[in-house]
Amino acid sequence: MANRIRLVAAGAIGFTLLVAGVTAFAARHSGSVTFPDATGESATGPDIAGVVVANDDVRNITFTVRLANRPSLGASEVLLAVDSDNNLATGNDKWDGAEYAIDLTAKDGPGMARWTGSQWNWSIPQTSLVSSYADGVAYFTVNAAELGNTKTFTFVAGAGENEQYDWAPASGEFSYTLRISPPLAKTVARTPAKPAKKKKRR
Ligand SMILES: [Ca+2]
Ligand SMILES: [Ca+2]
Repeated sequence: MANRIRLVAAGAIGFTLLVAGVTAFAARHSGSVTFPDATGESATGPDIAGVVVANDDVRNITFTVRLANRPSLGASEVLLAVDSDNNLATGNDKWDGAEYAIDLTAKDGPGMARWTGSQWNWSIPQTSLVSSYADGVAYFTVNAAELGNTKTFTFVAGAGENEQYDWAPASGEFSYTLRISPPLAKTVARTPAKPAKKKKRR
């Protein structure tokens, strides 16, 4: 618990502001944070270079996991362990308090599991998970409603093949808080199609 790491890169903040500044994006994509990972941890195993997490206003959460050395997924697995209640003391204690696991392999496609207290249940009902892999990037989209209605969560991303796993971050967890309201009110107010709200923002 004492080692919990909350990592928000300076570059990530710049990216968030950039996205928020684009009017078309501001209404739909409310939050986005980049979490970098070192490369070169393993000479042969899949190597995570970074993860981007974003959410839209209907709470679809997108994880984009970039691998440095896997143009195609091949026999590798990409994995997310999500501590949806932001509490390391609940969930799987060997997986950083995760309540949910999400994975993707070329063989089996995307999968999602919930920790029952003693094991992972990979047969939970869910309808929102979409995942794909292209050009070295794994995409996962899942709605917060199917991650315990999470508002703030921590997570660990993994990529492995033949028991060689790269975990990001190397220790601790990444943390993400959903942002629902567009942060730049002035940009929205200038949109001609939308009647101006009288509420003053000062
Ligand atoms: Ca790495
Ligand atoms: Ca937990």
